Amino acid sequence: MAVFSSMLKIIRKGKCLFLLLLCLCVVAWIATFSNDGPVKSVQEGSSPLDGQHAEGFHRLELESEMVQSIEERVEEPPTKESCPENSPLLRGSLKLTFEPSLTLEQVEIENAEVVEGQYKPSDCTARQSVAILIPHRNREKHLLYLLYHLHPFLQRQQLHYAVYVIHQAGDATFNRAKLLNVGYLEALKDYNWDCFIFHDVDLVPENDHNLYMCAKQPKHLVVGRNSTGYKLRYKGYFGGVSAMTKDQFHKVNGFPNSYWGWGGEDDDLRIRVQLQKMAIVRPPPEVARYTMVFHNRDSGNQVNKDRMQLLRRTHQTWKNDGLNSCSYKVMSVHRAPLYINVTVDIGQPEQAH
Ligand code: UD2
Ligand code: MN
Repeated sequence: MAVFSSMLKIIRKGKCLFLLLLCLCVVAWIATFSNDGPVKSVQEGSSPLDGQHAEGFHRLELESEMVQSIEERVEEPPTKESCPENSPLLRGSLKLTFEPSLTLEQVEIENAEVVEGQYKPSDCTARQSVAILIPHRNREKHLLYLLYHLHPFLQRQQLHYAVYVIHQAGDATFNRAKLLNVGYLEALKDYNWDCFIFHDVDLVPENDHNLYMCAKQPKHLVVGRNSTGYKLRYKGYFGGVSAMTKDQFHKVNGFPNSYWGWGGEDDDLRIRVQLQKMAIVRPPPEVARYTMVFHNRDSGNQVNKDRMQLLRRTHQTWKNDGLNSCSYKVMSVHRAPLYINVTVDIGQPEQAH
């Protein structure tokens, strides 16, 4: 009996404990709800839809942030400011050297920022993109001296540029003008250059204020050179180094293709420019100065005896003899560190009938 009564006591106490626990749960539950109170009151003002809307809005915000960050990755980096009109890097008159021991490796090391013949300033956007076209055959040493001086010269001018060497294959008579047409057509396959500089391999500029940029009119950059006492050879002289925009050169149908051997092709280009009512501009004589590396007349580039006769007919021939009739075969395009070498078969002079 005593055992039975003590068990009843325990059960009653258990009930009390159960009730006590139940009460505690209720209190805890109320406390929880009362903590949510302020949040609830804010949410009460907005409908459940609004709640979803807010959540949706947040999601949209996140999504648009993601899209933006992806776009940022895909987009070009923000465009750099245009390079100043007057480059702060220019030095003016330069002391040129022509070391017999100079090597291509040395020039490459000194111009490590040039990649496959091309360079762009890193801190600003160049004002013009310029293709330098050099007609070439058997003038390796001249090319080396020119590259040595020209690369730093062009970099100081803060240009985006590429150097193309148009190498005539074979031993047919040399044709400077046709090679320059080929250079123009081939360079445009790489990039939409603004400006083309037609550049003899043996002429080294003496002053970096002589800007390798195009002007509103075709530009002649060689007023004087060492071998002619730095005097303009004659009024309409347009040889050596000249600069024309893509449109100017296209307008005159480029150079003639029919001048084989030495002479006349530069005068033909001047006549083409004049026929299009364009003028030729030149930098001041104290700036447009060149040193021509000494050379004799090359074999395979004998004087063109027909040049005077051809020049008399330019006004009739220019439309059909030029860029639109320039046929050639590219043998190879080699992208060397400091220049793009285009070796081309341009055929040979047509036999007179
Ligand atoms: C003058 C002109 C040149 C051109 C030439 C007549 C100047 C400063 N230059 O140069 O622009 O009108 O007369 O055609 O007035 N070349 C070779 N390998 C050769 C032959 C020529 O690479 O075998 C190239 C080379 O780029 C050279 C250019 O053609 O600089 C002109 O030939 P040049 O230097 O023999 O003629 P030059 O000095 O009388
Ligand atoms: Mn020369």
